[in-house]
Amino acid sequence: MSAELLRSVEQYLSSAFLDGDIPSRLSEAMRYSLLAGGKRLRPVLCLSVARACAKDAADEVTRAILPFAAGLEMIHTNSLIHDDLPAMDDDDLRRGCPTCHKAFDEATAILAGDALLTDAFGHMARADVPAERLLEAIRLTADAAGACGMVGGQMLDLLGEGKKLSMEELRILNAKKTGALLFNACECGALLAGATKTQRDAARRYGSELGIAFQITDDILDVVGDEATVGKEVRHDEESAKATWPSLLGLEGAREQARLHCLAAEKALDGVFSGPDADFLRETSRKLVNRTH
Ligand code: GRG
Repeated sequence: MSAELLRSVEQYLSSAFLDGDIPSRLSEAMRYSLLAGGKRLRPVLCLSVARACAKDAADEVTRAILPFAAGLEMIHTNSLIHDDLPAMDDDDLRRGCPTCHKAFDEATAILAGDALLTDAFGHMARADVPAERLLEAIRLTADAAGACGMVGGQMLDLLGEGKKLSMEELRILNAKKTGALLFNACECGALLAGATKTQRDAARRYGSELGIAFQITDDILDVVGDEATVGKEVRHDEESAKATWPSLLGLEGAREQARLHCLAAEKALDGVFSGPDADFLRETSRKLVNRTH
């Protein structure tokens, strides 16, 4: 199921930023980071939730919502490019390749991120769904990415360096920095597909639990993963004295928390969603606990 969605997302992204009057160095940097790989989790979640909610044929739902889902991946890629900059986490490796500022230069990487973020909203606006739903989804996405969401989370992350945060503080930081966009992908999938209130609530619960579990496993990978498999530098959190789940709870404690949140994500779907797309959502949360990249 996800293989088919993944193909659709890859196809859409690979044809983006080829046409138009973009200075070639800028489109090269944007496409370099966008097409460097990545799990495409946010667009695939958005499409899977939409297909699980919709009454229309799955292929038709994919076609209609794909530009929106692809826009989410562009926003996410911007966050990775900017997160890797020397002024932020200062990383040399991302998605198994030199980071954008290493492959190009800092100014180009900043602009590539800016362009991906801005153009993402243009792509999202091209989704073929009723205007009222689309407008709400775009507003929710701006909130999830902006000051109250991902950008705010990144600020908390930088402010938290060298400090011992409480579990509640770490939960809030993660919900913003990582959780907001994952949650939003699920909620917007439901919204765009015209979900019932019950379906939308279930998608929100699923996205919220998955978002926490995802950051916990990201923190765990930084401790136990190897650079070649993870595709980015590891042991970085300790070096930067970051507040993380393993530093707060130990590795086993963090693993247990990830397991609990993944179980809660699966449970949120029970009695609401069935069929192949719901199975894929369940499988995603099950696989998350043991992910290696
Ligand atoms: C995009 C509006 C906007 C602002 C950027 C720099 C910044 C503000 C935010 C940083 C957010 C960030 C990098 C959070 C970490 C989230 C995370 C765990 C990323 C890794 O996601 P994966 O594993 O990556 O899905 P792939 O490469 O598979 O897509």
